[in-house]
Amino acid sequence: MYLAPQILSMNKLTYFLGIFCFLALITSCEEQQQRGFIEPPRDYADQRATDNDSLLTFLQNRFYNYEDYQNAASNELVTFTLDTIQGTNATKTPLIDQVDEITLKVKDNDGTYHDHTAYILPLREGVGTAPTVADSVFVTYRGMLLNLYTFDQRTSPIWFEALNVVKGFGALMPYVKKAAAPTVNMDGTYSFDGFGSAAIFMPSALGYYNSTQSSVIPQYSPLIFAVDLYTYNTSDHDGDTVPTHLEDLDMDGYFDDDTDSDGVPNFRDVDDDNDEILTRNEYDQDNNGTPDDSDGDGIPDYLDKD
Ligand SMILES: [Ca+2]
Ligand SMILES: [Ca+2]
Ligand SMILES: [Ca+2]
Ligand SMILES: [Ca+2]
Repeated sequence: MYLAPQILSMNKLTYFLGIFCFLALITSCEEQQQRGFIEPPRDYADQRATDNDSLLTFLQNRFYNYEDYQNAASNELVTFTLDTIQGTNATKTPLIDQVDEITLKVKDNDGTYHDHTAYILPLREGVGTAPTVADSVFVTYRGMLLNLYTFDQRTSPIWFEALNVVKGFGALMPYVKKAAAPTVNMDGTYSFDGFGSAAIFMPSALGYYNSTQSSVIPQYSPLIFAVDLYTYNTSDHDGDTVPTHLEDLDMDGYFDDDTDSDGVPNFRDVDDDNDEILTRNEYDQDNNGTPDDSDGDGIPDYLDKD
Protein backbone atom coordinates (compact mmCIF):
# COMPACT_ATOMS: atom_id res chain seq x y z
CA MET A 1 0.00 0.00 0.00
CA TYR A 2 1.38 3.42 -1.00
CA LEU A 3 0.52 6.61 0.78
CA ALA A 4 1.12 10.25 0.01
CA PRO A 5 3.53 12.01 2.43
CA GLN A 6 0.75 13.39 4.59
CA ILE A 7 2.84 13.20 7.74
CA LEU A 8 4.44 16.56 6.87
CA SER A 9 1.11 18.36 6.85
CA MET A 10 -0.14 16.68 10.00
CA ASN A 11 -0.59 19.82 12.07
CA LYS A 12 -2.60 21.58 9.40
CA LEU A 13 -4.82 18.55 8.93
CA THR A 14 -5.43 18.24 12.65
CA TYR A 15 -6.36 21.89 12.85
CA PHE A 16 -8.67 21.62 9.86
CA LEU A 17 -10.36 18.53 11.29
CA GLY A 18 -10.95 20.24 14.61
CA ILE A 19 -12.73 23.11 12.85
CA PHE A 20 -14.72 20.71 10.68
CA CYS A 21 -15.99 18.68 13.64
CA PHE A 22 -16.90 21.88 15.47
CA LEU A 23 -18.85 23.17 12.47
CA ALA A 24 -20.68 19.87 12.06
CA LEU A 25 -21.85 20.07 15.67
CA ILE A 26 -23.00 23.68 15.34
CA THR A 27 -24.92 22.88 12.15
CA SER A 28 -26.83 20.10 13.82
CA CYS A 29 -27.88 22.44 16.68
CA GLU A 30 -28.96 25.12 14.21
CA GLU A 31 -31.07 22.68 12.24
CA GLN A 32 -32.91 21.77 15.40
CA GLN A 33 -33.43 25.40 16.35
CA GLN A 34 -34.76 26.26 12.89
CA ARG A 35 -37.40 23.59 13.27
CA GLY A 36 -38.53 25.59 16.28
CA PHE A 37 -38.05 23.04 19.05
CA ILE A 38 -35.46 20.90 20.74
CA GLU A 39 -36.88 17.59 21.80
CA PRO A 40 -35.60 16.53 25.23
CA PRO A 41 -33.24 13.55 24.88
CA ARG A 42 -34.59 10.11 25.70
CA ASP A 43 -33.87 8.50 29.05
CA TYR A 44 -30.36 7.00 28.93
CA ALA A 45 -31.26 3.79 30.74
CA ASP A 46 -34.17 3.05 28.37
CA GLN A 47 -32.12 3.82 25.28
CA ARG A 48 -29.19 1.74 26.57
CA ALA A 49 -31.46 -1.33 26.81
CA THR A 50 -32.96 -0.73 23.35
CA ASP A 51 -29.55 -0.23 21.74
CA ASN A 52 -27.99 -3.24 23.44
CA ASP A 53 -30.85 -5.46 22.21
CA SER A 54 -30.28 -4.19 18.67
CA LEU A 55 -26.53 -4.76 18.93
CA LEU A 56 -26.88 -8.30 20.31
CA THR A 57 -29.38 -9.29 17.60
CA PHE A 58 -27.04 -7.84 14.99
CA LEU A 59 -23.96 -9.64 16.35
CA GLN A 60 -25.81 -12.96 16.48
CA ASN A 61 -26.99 -12.77 12.87
CA ARG A 62 -24.07 -11.21 11.02
CA PHE A 63 -20.53 -12.19 10.13
CA TYR A 64 -17.56 -10.27 8.75
CA ASN A 65 -15.07 -11.14 5.99
CA TYR A 66 -12.64 -12.85 8.38
CA GLU A 67 -11.24 -15.04 5.59
CA ASP A 68 -10.08 -11.91 3.73
CA TYR A 69 -8.25 -10.73 6.85
CA GLN A 70 -6.65 -14.14 7.39
CA ASN A 71 -5.39 -14.27 3.79
CA ALA A 72 -4.21 -10.65 3.46
CA ALA A 73 -0.53 -9.67 3.38
CA SER A 74 0.61 -7.58 6.37
CA ASN A 75 0.78 -4.42 4.21
CA GLU A 76 -2.53 -5.00 2.44
CA LEU A 77 -5.60 -2.95 3.29
CA VAL A 78 -8.76 -5.07 3.61
CA THR A 79 -12.19 -3.45 3.25
CA PHE A 80 -14.28 -4.41 6.28
CA THR A 81 -17.53 -5.97 5.11
CA LEU A 82 -20.49 -7.47 6.96
CA ASP A 83 -23.20 -9.82 5.78
CA THR A 84 -26.09 -11.93 7.05
CA ILE A 85 -25.68 -15.54 8.17
CA GLN A 86 -28.04 -17.34 5.79
CA GLY A 87 -28.11 -19.43 2.59
CA THR A 88 -24.58 -20.14 1.31
CA ASN A 89 -23.26 -18.22 4.33
CA ALA A 90 -25.24 -20.27 6.86
CA THR A 91 -22.12 -21.82 8.41
CA LYS A 92 -20.17 -18.57 8.95
CA THR A 93 -19.04 -17.72 12.48
CA PRO A 94 -21.31 -15.05 13.99
CA LEU A 95 -19.74 -11.84 15.25
CA ILE A 96 -21.05 -12.53 18.76
CA ASP A 97 -18.45 -15.36 19.07
CA GLN A 98 -15.59 -13.04 18.10
CA VAL A 99 -16.19 -9.80 20.01
CA ASP A 100 -15.03 -8.67 23.44
CA GLU A 101 -17.36 -6.65 25.65
CA ILE A 102 -16.22 -3.35 27.12
CA THR A 103 -18.05 -1.03 29.50
CA LEU A 104 -17.83 2.74 29.23
CA LYS A 105 -19.25 5.48 31.39
CA VAL A 106 -21.54 8.03 29.78
CA LYS A 107 -22.73 11.17 31.56
CA ASP A 108 -26.30 12.25 30.99
CA ASN A 109 -27.51 15.87 31.06
CA ASP A 110 -27.75 15.78 34.88
CA GLY A 111 -24.13 14.63 35.20
CA THR A 112 -25.19 11.12 36.28
CA TYR A 113 -23.00 8.28 35.01
CA HIS A 114 -24.48 5.33 33.14
CA ASP A 115 -22.54 2.22 32.13
CA HIS A 116 -22.87 1.39 28.45
CA THR A 117 -21.67 -1.79 26.73
CA ALA A 118 -19.78 -1.74 23.44
CA TYR A 119 -18.29 -4.67 21.52
CA ILE A 120 -14.73 -4.74 20.21
CA LEU A 121 -13.79 -6.96 17.28
CA PRO A 122 -10.05 -7.55 16.81
CA LEU A 123 -9.37 -7.76 13.06
CA ARG A 124 -5.63 -8.00 12.98
CA GLU A 125 -2.83 -7.52 15.43
CA GLY A 126 -0.56 -4.57 14.73
CA VAL A 127 3.16 -4.85 15.43
CA GLY A 128 3.46 -1.59 17.41
CA THR A 129 1.96 0.00 20.50
CA ALA A 130 -1.61 1.26 20.96
CA PRO A 131 -2.64 4.92 21.46
CA THR A 132 -4.83 6.24 24.26
CA VAL A 133 -8.32 7.73 23.90
CA ALA A 134 -6.73 11.21 23.81
CA ASP A 135 -4.09 10.87 21.08
CA SER A 136 -3.77 11.96 17.43
CA VAL A 137 -4.21 8.94 15.21
CA PHE A 138 -3.40 8.31 11.52
CA VAL A 139 -6.10 5.96 10.26
CA THR A 140 -8.26 4.59 7.49
CA TYR A 141 -11.76 3.62 8.54
CA ARG A 142 -15.30 2.68 7.59
CA GLY A 143 -18.35 3.86 9.54
CA MET A 144 -21.62 1.96 9.18
CA LEU A 145 -25.12 1.78 10.58
CA LEU A 146 -26.72 -1.50 11.71
CA ASN A 147 -28.59 -1.62 8.37
CA LEU A 148 -25.09 -1.89 6.78
CA TYR A 149 -25.31 1.58 5.22
CA THR A 150 -21.80 3.12 5.01
CA PHE A 151 -22.09 6.73 6.20
CA ASP A 152 -18.37 7.49 6.02
CA GLN A 153 -15.26 5.83 4.67
CA ARG A 154 -11.58 6.70 4.12
CA THR A 155 -9.20 4.44 2.24
CA SER A 156 -6.29 6.95 2.34
CA PRO A 157 -5.02 7.61 5.85
CA ILE A 158 -6.14 10.76 7.64
CA TRP A 159 -5.20 12.34 10.99
CA PHE A 160 -7.85 12.53 13.71
CA GLU A 161 -7.75 13.92 17.20
CA ALA A 162 -9.38 11.00 19.03
CA LEU A 163 -10.96 13.53 21.45
CA ASN A 164 -12.74 15.32 18.58
CA VAL A 165 -14.64 12.32 17.26
CA VAL A 166 -17.48 10.35 18.83
CA LYS A 167 -16.70 8.76 22.18
CA GLY A 168 -16.90 5.19 20.88
CA PHE A 169 -14.31 5.91 18.19
CA GLY A 170 -11.83 7.13 20.80
CA ALA A 171 -12.68 4.16 23.03
CA LEU A 172 -11.56 1.80 20.27
CA MET A 173 -8.08 3.33 20.04
CA PRO A 174 -6.46 1.47 22.97
CA TYR A 175 -7.49 -1.80 21.27
CA VAL A 176 -5.64 -1.23 18.00
CA LYS A 177 -1.89 -1.24 17.53
CA LYS A 178 0.11 0.81 15.06
CA ALA A 179 2.31 -0.33 12.17
CA ALA A 180 6.08 -0.62 12.02
CA ALA A 181 7.95 2.59 11.17
CA PRO A 182 7.02 3.62 7.61
CA THR A 183 9.45 3.16 4.75
CA VAL A 184 9.87 5.97 2.22
CA ASN A 185 9.56 4.86 -1.39
CA MET A 186 11.58 6.07 -4.37
CA ASP A 187 8.75 8.44 -5.35
CA GLY A 188 8.57 10.01 -1.87
CA THR A 189 5.41 8.23 -0.74
CA TYR A 190 5.23 6.15 2.44
CA SER A 191 4.49 2.46 2.90
CA PHE A 192 3.20 0.98 6.14
CA ASP A 193 3.57 -2.65 7.11
CA GLY A 194 2.11 -4.49 10.09
CA PHE A 195 -0.69 -2.04 10.92
CA GLY A 196 -3.41 -3.16 13.30
CA SER A 197 -7.16 -3.18 12.61
CA ALA A 198 -10.17 -3.46 14.89
CA ALA A 199 -13.86 -2.62 14.88
CA ILE A 200 -16.29 -1.37 17.50
CA PHE A 201 -20.06 -1.88 17.68
CA MET A 202 -21.40 0.86 19.93
CA PRO A 203 -24.71 2.07 21.38
CA SER A 204 -25.95 5.50 20.28
CA ALA A 205 -24.85 7.07 23.57
CA LEU A 206 -21.22 6.55 22.46
CA GLY A 207 -22.12 8.00 19.05
CA TYR A 208 -24.38 10.97 18.28
CA TYR A 209 -27.28 9.94 20.55
CA ASN A 210 -30.18 12.38 19.98
CA SER A 211 -28.52 14.55 17.31
CA THR A 212 -28.91 13.82 13.61
CA GLN A 213 -25.86 14.11 11.36
CA SER A 214 -26.73 15.79 8.03
CA SER A 215 -29.72 13.42 7.58
CA VAL A 216 -27.23 10.57 7.06
CA ILE A 217 -27.23 9.21 10.61
CA PRO A 218 -30.68 9.17 12.24
CA GLN A 219 -31.12 9.98 15.95
CA TYR A 220 -30.35 7.16 18.38
CA SER A 221 -28.31 5.11 15.88
CA PRO A 222 -25.92 2.48 17.19
CA LEU A 223 -22.74 2.79 15.11
CA ILE A 224 -20.03 0.52 13.71
CA PHE A 225 -16.49 1.74 13.04
CA ALA A 226 -13.73 -0.42 11.57
CA VAL A 227 -10.33 1.25 11.86
CA ASP A 228 -6.80 0.56 10.57
CA LEU A 229 -4.08 2.36 12.56
CA TYR A 230 -0.81 3.36 10.85
CA THR A 231 0.75 5.58 13.48
CA TYR A 232 -0.14 8.04 16.26
CA ASN A 233 1.23 10.91 18.32
CA THR A 234 0.73 11.16 22.06
CA SER A 235 -1.31 14.34 22.57
CA ASP A 236 -0.41 17.15 24.94
CA HIS A 237 -3.01 19.78 24.09
CA ASP A 238 -1.65 22.49 26.43
CA GLY A 239 2.04 21.65 25.89
CA ASP A 240 2.64 21.47 29.66
CA THR A 241 4.56 18.15 29.27
CA VAL A 242 1.73 16.17 30.94
CA PRO A 243 0.25 13.94 28.21
CA THR A 244 -3.44 14.70 27.72
CA HIS A 245 -4.56 11.19 28.69
CA LEU A 246 -3.04 11.76 32.16
CA GLU A 247 -4.98 15.02 32.62
CA ASP A 248 -8.22 13.03 33.01
CA LEU A 249 -7.47 12.69 36.72
CA ASP A 250 -10.54 10.69 37.75
CA MET A 251 -10.17 8.53 34.60
CA ASP A 252 -13.88 8.74 33.81
CA GLY A 253 -13.24 9.36 30.09
CA TYR A 254 -14.23 13.04 30.35
CA PHE A 255 -11.53 15.69 30.14
CA ASP A 256 -13.37 18.13 32.41
CA ASP A 257 -11.09 17.86 35.46
CA ASP A 258 -10.24 21.36 36.70
CA THR A 259 -7.98 21.19 39.76
CA ASP A 260 -7.79 24.96 40.38
CA SER A 261 -11.46 25.59 39.45
CA ASP A 262 -10.51 28.46 37.12
CA GLY A 263 -12.85 27.25 34.37
CA VAL A 264 -9.94 25.97 32.24
CA PRO A 265 -9.84 22.16 32.28
CA ASN A 266 -6.47 20.60 33.18
CA PHE A 267 -5.76 19.35 29.65
CA ARG A 268 -5.96 22.98 28.43
CA ASP A 269 -4.39 24.59 31.53
CA VAL A 270 -0.65 25.37 31.54
CA ASP A 271 -0.73 26.06 35.32
CA ASP A 272 -2.99 23.34 36.70
CA ASP A 273 -2.90 24.42 40.36
CA ASN A 274 -2.81 28.19 39.67
CA ASP A 275 0.26 28.73 41.89
CA GLU A 276 1.87 30.86 39.13
CA ILE A 277 4.51 28.17 38.48
CA LEU A 278 3.90 26.62 35.07
CA THR A 279 3.06 22.92 35.21
CA ARG A 280 5.99 22.21 32.85
CA ASN A 281 8.33 23.61 35.54
CA GLU A 282 7.02 21.45 38.39
CA TYR A 283 5.75 18.23 36.78
CA ASP A 284 8.81 16.02 36.49
CA GLN A 285 11.93 18.12 37.06
CA ASP A 286 14.13 15.13 37.89
CA ASN A 287 13.00 13.33 34.72
CA ASN A 288 12.42 10.03 36.51
CA GLY A 289 9.08 9.42 34.79
CA THR A 290 6.91 10.10 37.84
CA PRO A 291 5.44 13.45 38.94
CA ASP A 292 7.50 15.29 41.60
CA ASP A 293 6.05 15.56 45.10
CA SER A 294 8.47 17.77 47.11
CA ASP A 295 6.51 17.82 50.40
CA GLY A 296 5.61 14.11 50.16
CA ASP A 297 1.89 14.69 50.85
CA GLY A 298 0.80 12.42 47.99
CA ILE A 299 -0.32 15.38 45.85
CA PRO A 300 2.14 15.99 42.99
CA ASP A 301 3.67 19.49 42.87
CA TYR A 302 1.89 20.52 39.68
CA LEU A 303 -1.49 19.97 41.37
CA ASP A 304 -0.37 21.16 44.83
CA LYS A 305 -0.63 24.84 45.70
CA ASP A 306 1.77 24.62 48.71
CA1 LIG B 1 -0.92 18.51 29.05
CA1 LIG C 1 -7.76 24.77 35.62
CA1 LIG D 1 -2.46 21.02 32.21
CA1 LIG E 1 1.53 25.29 38.94
